[in-house]
Amino acid sequence: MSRTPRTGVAPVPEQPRRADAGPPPAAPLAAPAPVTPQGSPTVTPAGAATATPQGSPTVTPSATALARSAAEAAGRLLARPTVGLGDVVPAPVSVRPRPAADLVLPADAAVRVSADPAAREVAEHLAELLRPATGYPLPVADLPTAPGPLQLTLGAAAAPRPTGAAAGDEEGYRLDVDPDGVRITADTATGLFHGVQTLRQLLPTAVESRTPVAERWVVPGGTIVDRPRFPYRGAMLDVARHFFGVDDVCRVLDHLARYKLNHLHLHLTDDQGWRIAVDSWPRLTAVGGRTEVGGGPGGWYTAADYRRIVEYAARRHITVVPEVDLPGHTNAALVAYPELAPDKVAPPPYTGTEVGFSHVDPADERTYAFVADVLGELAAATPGPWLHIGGDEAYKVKGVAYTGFVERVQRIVAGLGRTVVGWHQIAPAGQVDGRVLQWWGTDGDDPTVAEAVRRGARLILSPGNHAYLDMKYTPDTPLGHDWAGLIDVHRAYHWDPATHLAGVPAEAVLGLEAPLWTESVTSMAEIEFLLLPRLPALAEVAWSTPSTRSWAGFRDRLAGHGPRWHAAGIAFHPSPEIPWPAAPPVRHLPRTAPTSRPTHTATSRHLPPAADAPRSPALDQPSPAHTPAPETPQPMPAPVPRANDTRTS
Ligand code: NGO
Repeated sequence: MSRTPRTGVAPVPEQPRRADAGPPPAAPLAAPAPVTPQGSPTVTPAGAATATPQGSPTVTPSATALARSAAEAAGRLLARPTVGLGDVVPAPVSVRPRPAADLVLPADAAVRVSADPAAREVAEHLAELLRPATGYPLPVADLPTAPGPLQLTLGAAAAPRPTGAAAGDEEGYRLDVDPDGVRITADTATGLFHGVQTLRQLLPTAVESRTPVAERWVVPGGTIVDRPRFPYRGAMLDVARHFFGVDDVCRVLDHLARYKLNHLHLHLTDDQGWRIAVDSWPRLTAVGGRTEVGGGPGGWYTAADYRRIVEYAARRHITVVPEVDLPGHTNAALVAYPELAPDKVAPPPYTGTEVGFSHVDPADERTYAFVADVLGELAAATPGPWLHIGGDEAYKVKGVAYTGFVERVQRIVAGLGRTVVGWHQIAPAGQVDGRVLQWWGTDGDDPTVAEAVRRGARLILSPGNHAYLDMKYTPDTPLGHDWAGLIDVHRAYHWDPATHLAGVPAEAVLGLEAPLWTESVTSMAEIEFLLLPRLPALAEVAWSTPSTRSWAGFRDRLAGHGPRWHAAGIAFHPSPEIPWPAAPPVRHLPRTAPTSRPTHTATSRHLPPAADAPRSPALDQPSPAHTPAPETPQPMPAPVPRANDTRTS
């Protein structure tokens, strides 16, 4: 069986434009030469003054200067947005376009921000997102009294609440665009951050380029007021079945941030490998970290690695939820420390994909010392409130042995001042304050879980047949599972966490999480292929109110993201359910340094990097080593011919 996701290539014409969009970009912007007035010195892209063969001086401006000149030339033309104000994923609460109030971002724009360290970080993030493609300097400065073209304001008064606003206010924002500028206002830096993600989607597709592009940076005029429906919006990455390094995790965090997801759950331990260093039990990684599914080398995060992930996440307003799966899924730990095994004998390392055969000894006090040490170290390294204790598929630990074990571990977590999360199999165990069950069933009727909710448990929903990102899209998807069914984009989109489980009131639902298990996933390209385009579908289910979302609207809004992912070098599944436009031609301004083929530092072992894409380990982290882009972008994956989609909800 071929394991190569469909990333076929085909030449594509220019992107179809929105009916309300302005004229096509002016052809003279396609190359640097036209920015040089006739009769002035020759302009070359090399970056320094040289002499021509004729002896005349040659001025070689930087890419930034070229971008600025190009933008100024463009600004003289009638500029209209290529994106509508409502073309945002996830769908905002309220969108009021003002077509006469479009903004053209000036080349000398500064980002003005409230004098607050967290808000300032968001402003720096915005500037870092926009600098590569615009080539504009975009300095960040404190807010003056005079308005500027990019303004981030913190403060309750600045963000009037829509009627009935309740949950999610602290993540909400308001975005106003008029010819003088874009103003994002929010109660918190997190709200500002989400507003920045919206602004990013309102700029032309070329904003995703990692090198300067000749483009008119037009933002559609009007006002968006927005806030999330659910407070917990997450994804999970299984780094135990196959290990993924820090750069890969950061890249996944970038995808989450783009769609306003705010939790990344890391499945850190399983039969096939232990991925987090624990000082007090060093063999967990030294021995248990060296294996993975299929016999590959495995790997693990040092304390410094984990800190990098947590900090990278925090800068994107994402909370890391670490999971140590107990009492089952523990073969790697037992190989490292046979004393934890029921028979005190080390099992052989496991690199297959079966489940349910391993467990730590629930009758041995040493097991609880182990759990306390591991969770204690993890809690100390994790700023977020959650500790996930697994609890799934411990088939050989039955009845009170199982519930007794879970209850002791729940108490350990509570003693560490953290909130326990566990797969819904922990439901029969006694309640501890605030405990959260992660439901991954498939039939929507689970009396044991409903009963646990009556006793005070809260829920994160990860229905296997809607939210599991490791399920295949279609029968011929070249990787993934199908035990919970096939999950195409419509299926990922078409459900409601608030009403999904019988006997569970909406107030008990914290939100949803989309798990990506990696038994069959071995590279970043494969992760992205399974993540996109389903992750934005699930993000919209989690963020948007039911009245603002519809399948037809979502398909149309999502379609424009294909060219964005393509421009950013992100692999995705070109699902025939979505009316993808062709990739727009991106006119890169000349480089100042020679292009080298990017080094793929991800743990890709079976697939080449996605399509033609430039690979940057973390998409939004500017680093000269991480910003390669092809001079001539390759075509987008060919959209698969699509059937008429008449599904309306
Ligand atoms: C199940 C199982 C995992 C598998 C996954 C594959 C849960 C919570 N336990 O989900 O061990 O990897 O399915 O889809």
